Amino acid sequence: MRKWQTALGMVVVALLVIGGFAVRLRTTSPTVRLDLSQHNGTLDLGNSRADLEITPRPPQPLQAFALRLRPASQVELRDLRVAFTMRMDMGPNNYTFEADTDGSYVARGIVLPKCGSGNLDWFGTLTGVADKLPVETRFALTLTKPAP
Ligand SMILES: [Cu+2]
Repeated sequence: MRKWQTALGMVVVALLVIGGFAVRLRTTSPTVRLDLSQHNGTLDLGNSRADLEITPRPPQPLQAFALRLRPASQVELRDLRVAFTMRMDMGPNNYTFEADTDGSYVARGIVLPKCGSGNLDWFGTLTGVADKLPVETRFALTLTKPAP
């Protein structure tokens, strides 16, 4: 084999490896450690933590659900919002949390659209101000396909 053919072969292999990594990074973002698809979980909110609960379960496309945030310790929370996105641009899906009487915060009436591609994998980005410091944290949420 000629030298340039070997070099070309190596470039193709390198591109395939890089491409594979890029796809993995896109589908399994390393910043997302919390997955709320099957069960509730706890996330870091600056210097404190909070439980996140989804009701009712399982979350499905076009079916309203609520996302409740329960701080694990005393913390001053403001401007809590959650934005849902997926790989495809599905338009804005933004919700605001309200303080509830029991000390938790709740975003009610969340309705996520049904993606025409059949993709059910969403990401939630929760933002707010915790003890005067801006916080941002992400979680994964794979919706459950409705029964036919
Ligand atoms: Cu879509």
